[in-house]
Amino acid sequence: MKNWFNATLQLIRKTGFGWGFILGGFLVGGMAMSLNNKAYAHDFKQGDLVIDHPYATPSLTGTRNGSVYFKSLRNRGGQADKLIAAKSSVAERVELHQMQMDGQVMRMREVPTIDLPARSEVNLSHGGAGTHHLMLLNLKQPLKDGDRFDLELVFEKAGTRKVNVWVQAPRAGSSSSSHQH
Ligand SMILES: [Cu+2]
Repeated sequence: MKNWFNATLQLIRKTGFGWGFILGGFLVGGMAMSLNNKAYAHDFKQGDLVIDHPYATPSLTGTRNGSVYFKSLRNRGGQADKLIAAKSSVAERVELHQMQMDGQVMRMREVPTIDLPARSEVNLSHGGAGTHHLMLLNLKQPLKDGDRFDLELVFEKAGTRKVNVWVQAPRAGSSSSSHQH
């Protein structure tokens, strides 16, 4: 009887330790996973707006300009807003641009604002006709993969928000040849 009791106690201790070990493993695993996600995306909130993952592509040799993209700009509110200006200490000037097909050639033009309709998500990723980006004119130094820099975004209603832009090489498959100056 005493032996049986001891054996059970031992088993509970062992299993208890086992579960603790497994749960601990899940916890550590989960933490590593969320840290991992953080390493690949970042976002900023301003009022009803979510500025999702501002990024720039590394400078091409011989160019003084750069482009800033976003995974998206989301307006979660019931009121339309607009991006009306941007500035950064890395460049002399920042313009709002839109890509457009001009015959067979993709070109960009400056636009006065980027509309953020109520309850909408505007795609500003590196892409094709119709997409927007921010143009960094006269960079003070080339943008290198892994660099980070601050950018100030001015929204008509939500006001000014400083965000941090990550410089990263475009992923395979995205169109990088479409930038004409
Ligand atoms: Cu541009």
